[in-house]
Amino acid sequence: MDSVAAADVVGRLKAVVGPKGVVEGTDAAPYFREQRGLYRGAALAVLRPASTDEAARLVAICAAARLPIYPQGGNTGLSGGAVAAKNGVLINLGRMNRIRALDALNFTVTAEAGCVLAELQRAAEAADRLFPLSLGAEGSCQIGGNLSTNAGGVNVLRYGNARELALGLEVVLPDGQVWNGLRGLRKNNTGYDLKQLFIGAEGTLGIITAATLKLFPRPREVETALLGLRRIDDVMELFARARAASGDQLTGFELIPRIGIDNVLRHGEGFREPLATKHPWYALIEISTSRGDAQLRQALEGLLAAAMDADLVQDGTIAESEAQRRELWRIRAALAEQQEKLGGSIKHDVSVPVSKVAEFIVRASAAVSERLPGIRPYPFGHVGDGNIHFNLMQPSGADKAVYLKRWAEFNRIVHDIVVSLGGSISAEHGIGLLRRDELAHYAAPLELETMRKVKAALDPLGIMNPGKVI
Ligand code: FAD
Ligand code: 2HG
Ligand code: ZN
Repeated sequence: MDSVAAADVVGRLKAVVGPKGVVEGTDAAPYFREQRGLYRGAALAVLRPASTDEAARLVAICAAARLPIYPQGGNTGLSGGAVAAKNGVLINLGRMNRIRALDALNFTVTAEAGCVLAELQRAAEAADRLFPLSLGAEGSCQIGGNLSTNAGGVNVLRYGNARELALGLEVVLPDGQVWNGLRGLRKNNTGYDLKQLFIGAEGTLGIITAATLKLFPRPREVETALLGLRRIDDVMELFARARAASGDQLTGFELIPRIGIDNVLRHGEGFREPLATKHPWYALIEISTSRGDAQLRQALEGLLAAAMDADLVQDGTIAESEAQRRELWRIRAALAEQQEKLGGSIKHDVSVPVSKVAEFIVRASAAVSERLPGIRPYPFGHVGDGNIHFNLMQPSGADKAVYLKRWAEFNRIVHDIVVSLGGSISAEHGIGLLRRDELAHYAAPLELETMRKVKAALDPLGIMNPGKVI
């Protein structure tokens, strides 16, 4: 499209959302920033519709003009999926942030896509319910983005990832039609489950404008412990015991490496050494129940005493108050936030069967250290569901830019091991731009071909988040 025609289309798009829905000049900068600092966005316009109707009208105009659309939520994604390009328009859902309905008896909430995750959690709590999706970016990521990336986070073990929490969706399709699939049903076997196509599609098949989500009883007892361990195998053995002993009550099981604690103590604000002695590995465990008389504290103490007798756990602390509990989780969150302080960091968001987590960490750490002596593996995360953030920090004092040029080389070493163990090269962050070539490398040809057929069927003009995922 020539620039005169593009200007005409953009003018019509701006008229749909009005001045409140147009972001211009320096105000647009945050929409073009990308979390990892790997990409820089651009766009003909940044548009913020206030309703599904406005979003649908925007998409219809773009479709008629064959203008690319780049959907965006809170822009906290870690794979470059929300990076826009100057050949199209960025549609940000942030103004569509209403909770449309909360049905406490049905244990469901219907929210617009731009609803910030923490707001959704608060709305559930106000109705004595729990919306369990929880992740470090919850103060700014949006439920539409969470569903589009099929976000995971710290409660997947008990409640599943975003996909498992969705009962229904409302979606603007790439031609501007609105599909209303906002059903609050746990059982519904009426043909293909269309919502599943859009969940985890990273904006390549349509724009999610609202969702009906599952709620749960609010936890009445929560117990949290941080434990120090010698070996990664011991961490996973502890996990097996904790899961067997507490069943569904185990809501979180997170891995923290010593390098992460050192980093947080050095660069974070107001942190203290969490245990009396230092340990190579730490496990952050949380158990919870909606019963008020479950005596979880005794259960956790019993579990830990047995693990210490078996010489699995060397030391540990159980949070005595909500403030202490928050402090333990603050360490976990700071692990991710502070990692850039160690210089260049090559990312891997992988999963393997839980039974292979220890083997993966040992093998992958050895392989990358052999390739680059002094490289600093920084493995952390949701090992209770097999998800390891296997990030690789540059050797101390190395040149950051030179190190980061080896991104693909280290991805290949790590991902080959992941795949040999039956794992996945993207556990929870998605493919976006960052892993598109890796997906093309590792996915079976039939898998890729089928994905392309789905894309072509729903978005034959190829205007919905082009260049992402496949
Ligand atoms: P965006 O970043 O805006 O977009 C992500 C993708 O979804 C893009 O492809 C975009 O085009 C598409 N998209 C967004 N909204 C829509 C919509 N309404 N319709 C269609 N497509 C849309 N992720 C985890 O899974 N687990 C974690 O534990 C976790 N922790 C994090 C901690 C920190 C500190 C940070 C910065 C990020 C973390 N993330 C985590 C990554 C990120 O928060 C999630 O991927 C989140 O789900 C993205 O939501 P968002 O609204 O920011 O989406
Ligand atoms: C987390 O679990 C996030 O903290 C971020 O998913 C992981 O930075 C990362 O690699
Ligand atoms: Zn994570």
